[in-house]
Amino acid sequence: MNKQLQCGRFSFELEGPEARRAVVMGILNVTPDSFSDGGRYQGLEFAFGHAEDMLKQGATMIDIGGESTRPGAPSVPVEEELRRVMPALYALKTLDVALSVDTCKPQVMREALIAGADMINDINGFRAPGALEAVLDSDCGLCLMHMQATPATMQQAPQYSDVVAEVIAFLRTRVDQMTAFGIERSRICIDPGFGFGKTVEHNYALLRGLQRIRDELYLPVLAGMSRKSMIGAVTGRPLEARMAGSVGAALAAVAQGAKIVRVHDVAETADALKVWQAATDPHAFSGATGM
Ligand code: 9MG
Repeated sequence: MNKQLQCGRFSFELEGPEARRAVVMGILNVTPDSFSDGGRYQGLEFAFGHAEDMLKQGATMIDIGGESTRPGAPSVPVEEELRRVMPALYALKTLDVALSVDTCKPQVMREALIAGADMINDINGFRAPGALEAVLDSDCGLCLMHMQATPATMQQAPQYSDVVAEVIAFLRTRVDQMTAFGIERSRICIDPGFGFGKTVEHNYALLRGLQRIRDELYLPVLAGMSRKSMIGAVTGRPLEARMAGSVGAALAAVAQGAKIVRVHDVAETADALKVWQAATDPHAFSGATGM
């Protein structure tokens, strides 16, 4: 594995004592119909305030998304996605936090990189024509995610004979294509794409297989399960009551070797990770801070 994951202005340690510290990536939806915030953060001031809160709560990365990726969500025209994402990206540049832009569109990638995005998070695995060209001449991080089918169709009938092996094979092929194109491996992190063309059983098989995915591809892993239906399926809870289950999933992912967890509930996840790290790593806890 490379020593660091390169993400624009930031780099994250993958070796040595710092490597055990997971990166909490806070989700900032700037869609009117956002996945679980009900569109509350569509205004720039709300977006900025929410980002500031997440930073204080322990986020070291913020993922800005202007197009809903939930199953069946319609695609947004590029101009509209730019109108949603770019003002937030420019505003958040003043904060000391790595900024990721969640997009599949090469034009949005280009504009985001001009504005100084530190990572591009592409649920489509940089497969759109022009996506690799858009990110090539940059040092931004790249989140390469697996998805079966498209957000419009992915949950209709997901099928695999061995989901972990098939996800690894897809990611390996894309990593090879990206590096053959000239992209540095040190910029890439991989993501099995929980909920993207997977049943609940597939999702939990992938969660149990995260360490294998990391070890076979030798790249840092990002895991995004926050509030997803795989949490609801196990807890029986609706979207707005999935925080504790999501924190449990984030801990399980980090225990399986994930480096980055993409979450809505930053404070709760960051606290849980601190306690888990103190409990598992004798060097993690350097002294009491309160009480
Ligand atoms: C945008 N988005 C929604 N869910 C995601 C996940 O699981 N991983 C990544 N990388 N992005 C996601």
